[in-house]
Amino acid sequence: MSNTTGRLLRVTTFGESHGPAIGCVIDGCPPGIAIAPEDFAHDLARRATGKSRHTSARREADAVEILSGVYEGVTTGTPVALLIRNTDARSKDYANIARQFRPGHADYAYWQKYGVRDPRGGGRASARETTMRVAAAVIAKKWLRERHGVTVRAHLSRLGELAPAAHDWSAVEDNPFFWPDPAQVPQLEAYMDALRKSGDSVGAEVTAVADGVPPGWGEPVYGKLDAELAAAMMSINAVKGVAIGDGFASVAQKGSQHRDAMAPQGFLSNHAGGVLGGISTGQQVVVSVAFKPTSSLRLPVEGLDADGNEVEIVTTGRHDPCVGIRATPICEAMLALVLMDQALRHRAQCGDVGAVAPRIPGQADG
Ligand code: EPS
Repeated sequence: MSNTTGRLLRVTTFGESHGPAIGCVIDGCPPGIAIAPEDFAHDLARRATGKSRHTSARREADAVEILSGVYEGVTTGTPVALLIRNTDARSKDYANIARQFRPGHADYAYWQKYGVRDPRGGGRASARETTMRVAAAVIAKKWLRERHGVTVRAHLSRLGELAPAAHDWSAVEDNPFFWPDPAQVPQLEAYMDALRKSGDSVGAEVTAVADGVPPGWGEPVYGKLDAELAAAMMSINAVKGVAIGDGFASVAQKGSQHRDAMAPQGFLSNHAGGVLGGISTGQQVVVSVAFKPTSSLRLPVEGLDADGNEVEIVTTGRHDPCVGIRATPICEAMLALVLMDQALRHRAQCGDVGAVAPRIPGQADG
C-alpha cells in the first residue's frame, strides 16, 4: 500500500505521529557498510522540531534503535530495521478537532478513503514520518560517498517572497533556515517572527544538489532518474511542485539557450540539471522542490465536521509556520535514496560496461 520507495534499495516506513514509535525497514542494503546508532544523530537533529523558535516546539529525542541487519557494526545484507520511539506527543491538542476536517490538511481525504483516521498529530499524514526517510538516507549518503564519491546537500532557495541575494554553501549549516546568504539571516528572523505573531504560515522552496554523480544512472522511459526524483520529492508532505534543473523557467527559454553545450573540458552550462533522457550526464544533479504553507493555523477558518456541520476550525498545538525550512534535509535524503537505488540498478544491468570514451567532466555549478 505504497509505504515503500525504491526498487533495489527498498525503504518501507511505518508509524504515526502520536503512536508509540515510528520506524523503517531498509531492504536490499549492500553488506559491509559500517553503521552505528550514533551515526544518525547529526542528520536527524537537522530535520528535527524544537531546534529553533522558527519550527514546531515539539521535542523528540529521535534516538535510533537498530533492530536488525547490522552485526558487529556493519550491515549484513539482511533487512536493516530502525526504530524511533515517540516521546513528546501531546494528543490533547487534537481533541477538539478529532472529528473536524482542517482545510488544506489531509484529514478529509483520509476520511473519504478509509472511513476511519487517527487524528492525533495528523497520524500517518504527519511530517513526523519523514524522520525515517532521513534516517534511512544516512546509510545511503554514506554508501554514495564511500563507494562513488557522491555528495548530496541542500539549501532553502525561497522563503515566501524572499530569495537569497548571494550563494555561499559554507553558510547553509550555520543558520536555522539552511539559507545560503548569511547577510540575510536577520531579515529572515524578523520575517519569521512577524509571521509567527500573525498566526499565519508561508511556503518555501528547497534546492537539493548531488555532486560527483557519474554518467549513466537512471533508466529509460519509466525509470527515469528525473521521474523518480520527482515522485520521491512529491511524496514528501506539503510538496506542490518539483523542478529538475531550470524546470518551469525552461518554458520561456529558447533551445539555443537551454541546450548545454559540450567541450573537451566539460559541459558549458547545466540547464538540464544533470539529467538527459532520464539518465545522469555526470553533471551536478539539481532538483528544486516547492512546499505549500502549513495548513494547521490558529487563525479560524470555515470548515466541516464528520457529521457535515459547518464549524469554525482553530488548530492549537505546536506547528511549523514554514514547514519548508525543515524539509531541507528531507529533500537531501530523498535525493540520496533515489541515487543509491539507481546506482544499484545501474550496477545490476550495466556493471560490465565500464567507462566509455569520451568522458567529459561535468560543469561544477548548475
Ligand atoms: C506535524 C505537526 C506537529 C509537528 C510534527 C508535524 O506535530 P504535533 O502536533 O504532534 O506537535 O511537531 O513534526 C514532528 C513531530 C516531526 O518530528 O517532524 C504535522 O501536522 O505534520
